[in-house]
This record gives sequence, structure tokens and C-alpha cells, in this order.
Amino acid sequence: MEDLPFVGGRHAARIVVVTLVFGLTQLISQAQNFADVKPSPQQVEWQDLEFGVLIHFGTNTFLDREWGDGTAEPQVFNPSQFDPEQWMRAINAAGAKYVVLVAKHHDGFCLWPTEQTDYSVKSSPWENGRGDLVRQVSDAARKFGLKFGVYLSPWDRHEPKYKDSAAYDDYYLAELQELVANYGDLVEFWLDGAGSGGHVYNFPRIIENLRVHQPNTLVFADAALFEYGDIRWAGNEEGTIPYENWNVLDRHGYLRWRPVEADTPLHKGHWFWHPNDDATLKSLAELISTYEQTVGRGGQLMLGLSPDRRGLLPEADAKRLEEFGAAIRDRYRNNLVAKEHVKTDNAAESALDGDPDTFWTAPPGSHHAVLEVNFAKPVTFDHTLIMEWLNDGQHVERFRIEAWVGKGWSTLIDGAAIGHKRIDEFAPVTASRIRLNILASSAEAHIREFQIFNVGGHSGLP
Ligand code: FUL
Repeated sequence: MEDLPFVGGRHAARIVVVTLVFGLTQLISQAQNFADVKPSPQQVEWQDLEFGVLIHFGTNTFLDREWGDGTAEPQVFNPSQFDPEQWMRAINAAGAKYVVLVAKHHDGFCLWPTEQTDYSVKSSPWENGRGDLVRQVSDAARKFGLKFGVYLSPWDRHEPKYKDSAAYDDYYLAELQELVANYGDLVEFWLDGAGSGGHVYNFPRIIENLRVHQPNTLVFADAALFEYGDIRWAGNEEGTIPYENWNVLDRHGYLRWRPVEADTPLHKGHWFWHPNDDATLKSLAELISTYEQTVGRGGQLMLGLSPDRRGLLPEADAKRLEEFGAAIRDRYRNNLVAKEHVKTDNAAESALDGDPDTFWTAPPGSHHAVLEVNFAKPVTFDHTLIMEWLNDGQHVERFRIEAWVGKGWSTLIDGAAIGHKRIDEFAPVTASRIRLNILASSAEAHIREFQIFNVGGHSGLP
């Protein structure tokens, strides 16, 4: 009995301590810092895909239009030789890893036999109205080892309910429900911002429903269209990601990991197929430059493809995709670091082995570090490629790539963000000592890869 006040005292003290710790934890977690924000496992996996394609095919294809006004007759949709496996062969050859299909564009025409409207393939002559294009494209993608996702335009110029926000939310939700429940895992859900200015959508409700069926789907959205989202738009359709590219976005004081995806069409300015459009087909050099300004700047490349009225990718487009894939593989095949550097028994070897699944960590608690690579004979190179391991957050804030030239270190690149992947090019340099000099990192740096190449030209232009 006598012990009681003491026990009570200890108990009370414990409550005070627990309360303090809890309060402190709350404070710390509220004081969010850019460097503390980490990606979800789904975002990590998605960022490793690096390159996807976005396919536009619909009534616009048959009417020489980019934006249908919703009045096109479903009868116009009638591809004569529809073959999504032909698309997938070219997509595979290009090196893309996932396919996002525009299941409904702004004209409201649905490429699957939805129960929500007759404005769909059901009312078209294609496969006598019994076809399901979303099904056939998703099956073909998976057959070729590609992940599949959908674009479902919020802006709908056909559906009368669009005038009534609440009624349209129900309609959109029901359309989405069919897509999320019936076509397997979706890698990405594309929310396009065009045309929606002024319209109020209940996005939280839409995304909540998506999550019930597809907990791992990444939501792409313009940061201005929808607060919450997993991927952000690059802000242009030119295929370039402006530096500095940080993965964390500040949404009115609330921080979120939101990697960037840069969408750009294979035909300049055209998402849909148009007759006599050869002149807009991007050159190989343009595509390589796009790759280096998107994937090479730590973001995702989303290349727009447009099957023609036959339902095939035009031969010239398929050929360009093959050339593009071959050129990228060729440029980054011969990593001189992995092949020729003098190996040590140092942990840093994990960043020099050509294997992005292993990484080197700078000493615990360090804010700067140096990763030096030595060669028995001098090597000539004009490109570097660095990959940061991001699972623990984006840490590198300033770095230099330096080569020992003459009697000292000469700076080849002076940069800030590294991120998922960073490719830099410069005039050819010959050296036998090269280093990645991390001048500032918010926590110890993690480097998956440090690679060098002798590409022999800038952005594919000899
Ligand atoms: C834009 C749309 O308006 C274009 O038609 C295309 O779908 C592109 C990918 O997104 O916002």
C-alpha cells in the first residue's frame, strides 16, 4: 500500500514522458522537409520504367481532327486491319516499358463497350459493334511484357450530363469503375487537364474509388488540376524537363513525392493520326535529344503514338520507333566504367558495376563525399550517366563531375539535382582519373550507378 504513491508517481511520470514523446513526434512529422519526403514503393517501381507510350485512336483518327467536338457519328469508327500486336512489336523495339491507352478522349467516344452510354465502339461498325478495343490493347500489351494503363478524359464534349457537375461525377465514376474492375492491373491512370477549366469535379471521390480496385496505380495529373496525385505533368508537350528536377512538390505547404512525366507526340503537334502527315514525324536526332532531356533529366518519357485508319501504326512510325530503340541501346551499351576501371575491394564498386540494383552509400551522416574511378590506361568519353538511389529520398543537392587533366581536377559538369537518372554531355575528354564529387547532400548520398560513355556526338547529331 505504501508503495502506491510511488507507483502512481512513476505511472504519472510515464504518462508525461509518453505525452511529450508523442507531441514531439507530431511536431517533427508536421515540420516536413523536402529531404525527408520519400517515394512510395509503387513510385520507385514506376520511375524505373523510364519510358512509356500514350496511344490516341478514335473518331478523330477518321476525321482528321485533334479535338473532336462530340458530334462525330460512331459509324465513322471502322479500322480495317486493327492489329494491336503490330503496335506492341514497335513499342517493344523502341524500348518502352508501358502503354497508356486513351480509352476516352475529349469527344466522349468510348473505346470499350461501356454500359454508361451508347457513344462507344458498341455503336460502330467495327467488329459489328461487338469489339472491345481496350480489352484487345491491354491483352496485346501484356502479351508483349508491357504494363498497361488508361487515360479517361474528364472533359467530355458529348455527354449531356457534363453540364451538371454532380451528375457527371457519377457518370465518370461509373465509366472508371468499368475500367478499373475489368482490365487487370493498371500501371497508370491519366487525368488530362485540357478543357476542364472552370468545371468542378469530385476528384477525391473518383480517386478513392480507383484505389479500391487499383491500390498500386499511379495517378498522373497536372498539379493545377488535382491537388493529390502521384505523378506530375512536365508543364509542356515539347519533351523536355527543365532543370532543376526535384521529385518533391510543394502543394501549399504540404510536401509530396511527385515525379515528373513529360508527354510529347511522335508527330510534332499531333496526338492523333492525320493524312499526309509525314513531315511532322520526328527525326531520330530529335527523339534522342528528347530522351536525353526527359529520361536523362530524371523524369519519365511518355511518347504519343497514333495508329492510322487501318488500325496499324504507319510503317514509317514503326520504323522510327525501332531506330530510336536501337540508337539508345547503342549509345549506352558501352559503359567504360564497368568495363575498364581498376577494381578495388571498396564498397564504392556497387556504383561502378553497371548494375542499377546495387548502390553505394556515402559514410553515414556525411553531407559530402567523393567517388573516384581509376583506369589503367586513359579513356576518352563525352557522356556521363548517374543514377541516385531514391528510396530514402532525393539527397544530392550539388555535385561536380571532374577529370584529372594535366596537374589538377578539371570540372566537366557542375550540377545540382541528380535524381533517378542524369545524363550529361560535353566535348570529349581523355583521362585516367574521373570523380563524382558530391559537394552537398542533405543526408548521406546513395548512388546506384556512375557510368561514362564515348558516344561520339551530341544528342545523336554527329
Ligand atoms: C492534352 C489533350 O488536349 C491532347 O489532345 C492530348 O490528349 C494530350 C496528351 O493531352 O491535354
